[in-house]
Amino acid sequence: MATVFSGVQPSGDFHLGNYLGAFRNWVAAQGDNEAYFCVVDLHALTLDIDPEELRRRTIDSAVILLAVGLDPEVVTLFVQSHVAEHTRLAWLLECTATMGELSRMTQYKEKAARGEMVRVGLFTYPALMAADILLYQVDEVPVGDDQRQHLELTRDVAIRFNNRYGPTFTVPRATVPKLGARVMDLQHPERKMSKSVDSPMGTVGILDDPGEVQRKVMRAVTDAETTVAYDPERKPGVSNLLELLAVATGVGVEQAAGTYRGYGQLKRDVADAVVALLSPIRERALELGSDLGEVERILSVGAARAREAAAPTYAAAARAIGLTSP
Ligand code: AQP
Repeated sequence: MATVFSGVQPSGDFHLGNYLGAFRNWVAAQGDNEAYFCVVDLHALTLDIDPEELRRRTIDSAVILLAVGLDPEVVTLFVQSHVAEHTRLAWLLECTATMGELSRMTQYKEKAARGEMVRVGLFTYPALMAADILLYQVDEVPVGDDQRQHLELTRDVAIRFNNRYGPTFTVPRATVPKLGARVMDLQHPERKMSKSVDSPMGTVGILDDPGEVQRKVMRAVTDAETTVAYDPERKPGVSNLLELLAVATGVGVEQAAGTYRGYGQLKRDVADAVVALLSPIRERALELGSDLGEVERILSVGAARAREAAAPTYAAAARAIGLTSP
């Protein structure tokens, strides 16, 4: 049995990329493994977010994670800030990571380039993410492609800590799906679908109603050619649509490409497949949203379980690095 951990920021509306790149694989991993899934609210503070909105989105995020199929009887579902060991370990790790390592993180560079005021937390965020993972002695971290680099840093930090202070952390590995690991924006297929980029027609929300999904997919940017082919470099828009179809229906991308003579039918089929994928999640989320007390109870049980698992690792790391106990 492997130990699995992953997290999501409650920084905006979840989208198809979050679902295909991450959540779907979290659900697949939950049965056979010891699994921890976390709403990483502290990470959302790295960009400006209204306090009320953050509170609301944190609970809404848990609603979506339950709606996609995480079973709180089987997994530990919790909110990052409810387990103090995350920030405590993050400091120890910040003191072992280097400026050079953090400066190389492309997510930091991209997000920093978008904002006027760059918060220190945006820079040190990968050390907190390393703490999130290392606290649970994790073997596998199911993530989308954009998180690979952060996972490499987590591994480097863990290996360095173990070498310098003695064996303390399991060194985790990223598990990235073959298809759906980088769902692209429907209007700007050269960049990934993202919740912190304002692209309403390019981003399919998990909770979009079927009409919205249809509209967005039908207006997706393709290219001036007419041939349906899978070639992400040369035909990013069409390739993105083919990948969505493949991942939603289980048909291979090449096989799907061979089926179509024009973009219109491809778009119609992608829209139908995505609607079929998201509709049950939307319905379940609406049901769960009517009993937020139950969602809060689930998060509270999850936090207690997570604390129990995290405390011994933090204590071991603190002891190893030379801190005394109270
Ligand atoms: N476009 C994507 N395709 C596939 N996977 C994706 N993920 C995010 N975007 C895509 C995966 O979703 C998980 C949760 O990510 P996150 O929300 O914590 O942060 P992120 O990776 O930075 O995603 P966003 O949507 O771009 O959020 P913001 O804009 O808030 O930073 C991760 O496993 C991620 O790989």
